[in-house]
Amino acid sequence: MIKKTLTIAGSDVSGGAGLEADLKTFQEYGTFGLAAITSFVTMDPETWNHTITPTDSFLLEKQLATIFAIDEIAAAKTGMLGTTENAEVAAFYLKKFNQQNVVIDPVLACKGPTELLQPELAQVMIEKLLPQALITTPNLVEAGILSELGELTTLEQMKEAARKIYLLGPKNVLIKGGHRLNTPEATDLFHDGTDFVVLTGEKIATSYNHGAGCTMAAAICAGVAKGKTPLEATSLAKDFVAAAILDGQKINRFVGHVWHGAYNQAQNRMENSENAK
Ligand code: PXL
Repeated sequence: MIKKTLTIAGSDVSGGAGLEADLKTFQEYGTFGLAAITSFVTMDPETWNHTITPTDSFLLEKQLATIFAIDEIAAAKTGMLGTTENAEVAAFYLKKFNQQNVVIDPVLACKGPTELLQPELAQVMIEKLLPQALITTPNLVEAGILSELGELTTLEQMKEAARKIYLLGPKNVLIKGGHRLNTPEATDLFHDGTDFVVLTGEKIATSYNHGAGCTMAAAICAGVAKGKTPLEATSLAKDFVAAAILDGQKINRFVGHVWHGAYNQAQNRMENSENAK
């Protein structure tokens, strides 16, 4: 039976990040995607400045009540939560339904023309979401906030942050150094409470990488839904995202998005498909 995967996240109305990234990624992995919408991120057409409009928590609750009436969701992820109330509702439902394979992408900082910082969410994340996580996937900025270590600039500091975040309750921690860390390669750090695994990849020179973080967490979610271990899922997700960045697409004069279909060469698949006329 097809595995079901759930994202509890914001809508990136421009289609590259947020639940749009998650659903596209879930589908590329051959899982059946569901989404509960916590917020909408819209952009000013003239400046591309972002505005976050949260969903009312009663509406998030109605969505989650619907979704958890569906049998056997194999894995779930959280992304942008919008408000502390929405974070509380998400945490409540994940716990009430004893959701397994929870990926917490602690979206506290979000790149774009402006950094979206929601530090007040950090507390709910720490108290109610991270303890339920199979894995959490902070970027460097988020890892600095969650570990209370501030700015992280070296691999040693990333290890220290991973240790501290692990103690908050997730079974595994992936800190995405990515292109932000000042190393020749894109460097991510995986920690399971015992070992550290440094995952490196080529730094891809492109600015068409909007959505990479969400896509990474969604790919891990779909990977564990399909029975991979957290480390196996992370390693495959890194390849999936690297392909998506390498094939990033210019969207307009402001931004370019990762292409979620790149890893599976969706274009070829369509051209070769008997249905493509
Ligand atoms: O990349 C973080 C992120 C998460 N969720 C939504 C977003 C963004 C960044 O733009 O729009 C909905």
